[in-house]
Amino acid sequence: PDARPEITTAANSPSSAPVVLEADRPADVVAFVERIARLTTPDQIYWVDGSTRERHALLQQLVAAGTLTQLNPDIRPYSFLARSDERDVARVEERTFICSEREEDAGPTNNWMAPEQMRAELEPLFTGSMRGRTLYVVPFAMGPIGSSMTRYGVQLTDSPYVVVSMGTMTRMGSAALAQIARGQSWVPAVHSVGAPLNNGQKDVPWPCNETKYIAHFPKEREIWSYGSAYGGNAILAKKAFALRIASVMARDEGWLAEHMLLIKVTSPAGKKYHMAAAFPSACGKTNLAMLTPTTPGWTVETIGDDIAWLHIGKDGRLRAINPEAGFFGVAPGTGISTNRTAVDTLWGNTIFTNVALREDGDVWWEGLTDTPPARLIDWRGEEWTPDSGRPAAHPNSRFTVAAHQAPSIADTWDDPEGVVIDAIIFGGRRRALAPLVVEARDWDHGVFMGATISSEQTAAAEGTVGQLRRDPFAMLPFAGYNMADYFAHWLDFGKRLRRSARVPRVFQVNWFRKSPEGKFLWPGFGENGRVIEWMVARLESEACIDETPLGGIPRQGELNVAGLDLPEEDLTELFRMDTDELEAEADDVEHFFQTFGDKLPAELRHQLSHLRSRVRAQ
Ligand code: GTP
Ligand code: SPV
Ligand code: MN
Repeated sequence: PDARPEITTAANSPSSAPVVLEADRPADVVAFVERIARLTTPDQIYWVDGSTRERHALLQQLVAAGTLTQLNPDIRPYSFLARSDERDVARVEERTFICSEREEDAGPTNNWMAPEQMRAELEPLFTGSMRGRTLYVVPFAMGPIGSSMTRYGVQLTDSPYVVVSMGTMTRMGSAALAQIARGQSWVPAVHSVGAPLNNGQKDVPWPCNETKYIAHFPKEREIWSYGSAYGGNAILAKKAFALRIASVMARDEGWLAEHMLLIKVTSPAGKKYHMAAAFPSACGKTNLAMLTPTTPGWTVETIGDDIAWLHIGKDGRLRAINPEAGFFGVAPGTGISTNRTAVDTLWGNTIFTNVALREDGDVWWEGLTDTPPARLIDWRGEEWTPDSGRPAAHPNSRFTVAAHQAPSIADTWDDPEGVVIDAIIFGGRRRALAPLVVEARDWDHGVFMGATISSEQTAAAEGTVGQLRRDPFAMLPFAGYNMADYFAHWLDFGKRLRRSARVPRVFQVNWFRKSPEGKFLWPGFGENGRVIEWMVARLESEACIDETPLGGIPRQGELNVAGLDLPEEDLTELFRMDTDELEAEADDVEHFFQTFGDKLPAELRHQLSHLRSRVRAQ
């Protein structure tokens, strides 16, 4: 389609944002930009203001460069498709490093490199890496501008795709820069796709480099990323800052930076609760965040779908904000029957990456509709038919869209005080053992649950899809320091909460248990509201539990399955705990805990021996 795009609603570009005059740019940011420009030798330097007009110009430029294709504006207004290099489609955990002074501060679950060595390796790569390109200066805020929980950063990047993505995912531009100019501290982040251009050299649609580094310097609170333009590797505000660096800040300052969605739940009686849930990548956060309950009278509203920052408020209660401003969500599996809210969110103003293109200039991916279109252009740009025998969209294809576009967004989603958390949920993707839902006995047992979450690997990161691995707190790829110290921080946080006020309940869920034939036993999606409903009944002391070795499960008849086409034997299977399997699980947890040596908090060892004795008593 060659129709000209019109500007509809702006992504996140407050028209009232202050203008920061060149002379008023903070001197430390200017010095940073000059230092990096000397190293990377870009052709131009451009300071991003975050306006709609600027976004429009960048999008036009990306279309001209072939990075973006504009979708049919009559069907999908002001939306674009990006096809990445086929080797740059997911996070690269093997190339992600925590460069603490001491190796033990990175811990056994992170790749570590000494800071001086990392700097020595990066220096030649970044030397001249932006030649022929523009260096964009991207000031951003994580959290509502002016909130005491908000933290600031400045990303330098040579990727305009990253700039427009940052514009959706963060509060980007002059408003953030003005806060920095007023003295707010900020995290420097340097990003280059690692594809310098020689004089007259033609660019490719998706420049990147086979050599990749995603490096974090926790002491200096600094991020360096090289070689990739894919979301989690390149949109540095997100995983690199809001989780890895922020988790270090949180440890030092007494809060939590978590891979969690946030929802507001309203019961038929009009009572309101807030829940935070940590599931590993591509394990259902966006879907639970946009849940439409199937049971009458219940509503769920969205506050965040990927990252939450939690702190103890002045009232002593656990409060949380969503530091992001957009969703970078998994496309495959998102359809009318599974997540109607997401489909409605994506009506326009959306950048899709690595989905398939329809003949009518709209997008498609597996799961959007039950029947695929007869012909498509697949994510690699090749002709595709349903007989092609390969997915049309990449399994980790994504959409980037502003949070306020979700019809389910809560009016409190950007409350600078955050929302009070009543329950914390941990979950994973496990075909066996982990029950549909189980409640922790107390905070410390909940920490044990979080610490031992195990999940089948997904396409969100390079690696073997389906392989079961421990992904504690869904933070395995995102903790910026030693995971054992992180466990200790959670235990300590519980002590502080107990001293002040009510401690949230902790639950564990698993939507992904399968029958021997490989079928999901639980219908999932909207029906997950039934599990939320039971959790609320627990919060209101209106439901009972049966004790099991793993914690409390709903007493027979208390989980509302009315109207569900769920055979009794499937319901039983969803909660079945086999003694041999539990023993094997305990052995595996012990093995996992051993990797932390003496650093493992004693409380977690106690929790494991409690588990063992309960399994023996079963
Ligand atoms: P990240 O953005 O990678 O952190 O992922 P996420 O946790 O937000 O995952 P998301 O909600 O995007 O879900 C990932 C995949 O799991 C999608 O293909 C969903 O369709 C699927 N999924 C989500 N919820 C359920 C569920 O309740 N049951 C089943 N069977 N699949 C689900
Ligand atoms: C994840 O992988 O957990 C994501 C996508 O949410 S990314 O931003 O790439 O990390
Ligand atoms: Mn995520």
